[in-house]
Amino acid sequence: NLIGVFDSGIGGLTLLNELTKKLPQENYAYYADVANVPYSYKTPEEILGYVEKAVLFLRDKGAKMIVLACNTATNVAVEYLRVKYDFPIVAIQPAVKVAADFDDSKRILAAATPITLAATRYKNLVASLGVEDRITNVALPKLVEFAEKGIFKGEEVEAYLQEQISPYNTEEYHYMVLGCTHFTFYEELIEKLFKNLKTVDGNKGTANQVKRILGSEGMLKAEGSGLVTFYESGVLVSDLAKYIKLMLKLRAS
Ligand code: DGN
Repeated sequence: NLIGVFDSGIGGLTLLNELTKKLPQENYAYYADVANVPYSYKTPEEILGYVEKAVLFLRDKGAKMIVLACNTATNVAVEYLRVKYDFPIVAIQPAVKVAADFDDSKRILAAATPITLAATRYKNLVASLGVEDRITNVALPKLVEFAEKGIFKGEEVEAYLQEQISPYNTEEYHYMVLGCTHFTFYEELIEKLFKNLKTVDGNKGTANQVKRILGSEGMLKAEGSGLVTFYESGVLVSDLAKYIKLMLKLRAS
């Protein structure tokens, strides 16, 4: 009776943080595919294989629901998985809707991995919201690598963000959509560097959706204090320090 949360690495912890706040009574199993991160340089076939393996692993551990806390994985695998399996799968997606619904005419900066930005699913999302003409996509694959190395601030990251974002006139923009779960670790830094940009990610919306679906399926756990178990590519993590530190960092921000 647990919720299985998947990401290629530590990015999904940003969604796990929202989930454990919203649904503290639930138990969670978090799967970081550290053996294969980052996914940005893998083929869709490879990614599909990794994600399916992780999802089945989490089911084996007793997951009543799977949460794809990785936009890249969602774009490559969610449709395939939903056709093949009948358990509930909730998937994160870039929070373009939040930016689109905001009543101003400013442009939207959407940051994600190159795979997400090139995906038909993402393009359909943008088209369905009618914001094709006022969205600018920027791929920031290196942020995933910085995050996996534990580099959350400092010269190197700032230089990368400046190099990627400064070419745009940020005064024309309002929202910056963080369409990769790893990017949430950088929201404060981005807002500090680019005063006109307000970051938004899909974590709160996805956590709400998890709650809604568990409720409608009669699967909500009524009480309990919640346990989280961490796995790295199918191996139980016994040295929990890294995960505890990251969760505390997210709680503090
Ligand atoms: N956290 C993943 C995402 O949301 O897209 C990053 C994928 C990767 O490994 N590059």
